[in-house]
Formats: sequence, C-alpha cells, structure tokens
Amino acid sequence: MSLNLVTAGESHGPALVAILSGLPAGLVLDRDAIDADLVRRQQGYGRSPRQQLEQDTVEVLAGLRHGRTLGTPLALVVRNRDHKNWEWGMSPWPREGEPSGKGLRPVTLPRPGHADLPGTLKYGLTDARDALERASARQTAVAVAAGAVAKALLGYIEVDVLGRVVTEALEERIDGARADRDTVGGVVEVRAHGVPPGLGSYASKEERLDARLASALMGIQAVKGVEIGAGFELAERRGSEAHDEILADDDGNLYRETNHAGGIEGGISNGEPVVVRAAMKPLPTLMRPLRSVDLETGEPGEALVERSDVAAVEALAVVAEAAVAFELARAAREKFGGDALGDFVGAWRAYLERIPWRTR
Ligand code: EPS
Repeated sequence: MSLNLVTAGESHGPALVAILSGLPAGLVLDRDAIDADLVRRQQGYGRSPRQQLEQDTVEVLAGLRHGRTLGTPLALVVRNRDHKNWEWGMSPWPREGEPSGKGLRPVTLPRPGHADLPGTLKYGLTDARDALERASARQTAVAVAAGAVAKALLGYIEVDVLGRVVTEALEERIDGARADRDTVGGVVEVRAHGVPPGLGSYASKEERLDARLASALMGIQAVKGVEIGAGFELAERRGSEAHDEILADDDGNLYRETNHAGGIEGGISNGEPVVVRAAMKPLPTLMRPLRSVDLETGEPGEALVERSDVAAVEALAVVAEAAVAFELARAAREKFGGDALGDFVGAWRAYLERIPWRTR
C-alpha cells in the first residue's frame, strides 16, 4: 500500500488540483486544519501583492464523505482568485474576438534562474509563459493541502512534523534586498518527532528514506541544496564525533543522546527525530533585471520584469514541512498498510510493542 500524489495547475489558470491515492478509509479530515496550513504558506515577510489577491482554501471533490476518507482517491482543488484578471490570457480555447489580455503577450526575454529558457527550449515554445506558468511556485499551494492530509494521517501514529526558517536576520536581508530591487533566499529546517524506527529501506535507492526526503525537498521550486541531520558538516568530523552512540534505559529500551544522523541510518528511520534542511536560492524575478537575450529577435536585452516576491523563505518552511510529511506518510503506509484506518493504527501499535524503542 503506497500513497501517491499527482498535481496539476498553472499559476494564473483557474485552479490547482491534486489527486491523492492510497489513503486508508476512515481518516477524519478537518477542512479548517488544511486551510490553516494554506494560510501559513501565504504569510511571511517578502511575499508579493499576489498574496493579497489570493485567499487559499481547499475544496474536496472526491474521496471524502461526512468528513471521512473512503479509501478511494481524494481529489483536492485550490482555486486561483487571480485567474479572473488573466481569464482571457489563460483561456484554453479563446474564442475569436475575445480580448487578448496580458497573459497572451508573449514572454521572450527569459529570466536567468527561472524555468523560462530551459522550458522554452525543451518544449519548443515561442512564449516562455507556457513554461513559467507551471514552473511557478504557486503550485505549492495544493501540495501544502496534500501535506496537511498526510499530517492528519501521521497524527494517528503520533508523528508530528514542523518546518521553520533557520536563516538569520531574514527580515533585514529582505528589507535590504527590496530597497535594492533585488531578491534573497534562505534556509529552512523540518523536524519530525515520533517517527518510528523502520521507515524506508536500504534494499534499493528508491526505498531509502533519506533519498526520498532529499528528492521531495529538491522537487520544491527554488531549492538548490538539501542536508539530512548534520549533513555537510559531517564531512569535517571524525567518526567518533559524527555518529550517535546507542544506549539502553533501565527497561532495555534503546535511545540516543545525540542525533547527528538526523534520525536516519542506512536509509531507514532509527527512531530519533527526522531532521532535514533545504536551501532556497534567491528568486529569479528581479526588479533590476539581469542580462538576457530576446528569443524572438536574438537581440540582447533585459530579463522579464513582473510582479513577484522579494523572498518566499517562510513559505518554503511550510511547503517543505508538507513535502516531508507526505514522504513520511508514504513510508508509513508502506510499513503499516491497512485498508481501514484502524488496521493501519493497529499495525503501528503492534510493531511498537515488539521493538525495544524509547521515544525522546
Ligand atoms: C511565482 C511568481 C509570483 C508568486 C508566485 C510564484 O506570482 P505572481 O507573478 O502571480 O505574483 O507570487 O507564488 C504564488 C502565487 C504563490 O501562491 O505562492 C513564480 O514565478 O514562481
């Protein structure tokens, strides 16, 4: 039994859509809790005026009845309020005579750092908007909704996931960048407490929990670096200072006093908190643009300038939390299975009773 997620949607299209399959039946979903995460993602210092236009809320179109999952695919929708301002520009089938709108003005000056150029080359496009609309981090709204569902499932096995910004003086850096018409990135950390030992496997690289978390985090727009536990710092340490000694309490339950491994050894969770970090590059839409080339004329020019965020690091903390929660929930579904929620929770409980593990 595995959890799967497919999303669709463009930044200024009508809506973002997610289909989640592999949830057990009977999971209680609280719409307010999902919406609360959507609000968290929209907040944060340095976001664009777009966030005043959007008031993200989730709609469930399938897979839920009377607030409980049916064990069938769950269909989530987050609508784009800004779409009404782009309606003609984003129309799938504009009718003759309809106003072209700003969305139809072709984008031909790709922004360094965005998907504009590689997307245009890859898909044989003449308008980089056809690339940037899906590449946009707007898509993370529905991924956060899916992550909130994953967190609801993890709640039943007492796993708690929380993301935060670890970058220092972020607000000052954002103020400075805004004044210079520039952008900044930053670092976020996600910690998951209560993760039982045994999620993931060394059997293949696809099953390794650390590889899966790294892939999930690297899959978020603008992420350029990921580390697990002490990560890159471990390369500087000696083995005796890098590894987490194994201790037993009076009842014979095993625990660690340190967690440099970030809760994962051999691609498997070891019972300690799972700790991961992601580094975000500065956003590529610059009000004082970098050099680019007009793809239509071949002439040098300046990259596209349009409304954007100065930073979205605080949003990344929420998005990364959702990505980690989803991946942990997926690994937990593989380990504990069950068509009904009770089977899933029962398997978790029985497993914990038979292993000598002490939660911190
Ligand atoms: C984004 C550009 C901006 C961001 C957007 C991601 O969009 P707009 O051009 O409409 O202002 O606001 O993020 C969101 C809309 C969001 O909800 O996170 C980009 O180019 O990636």
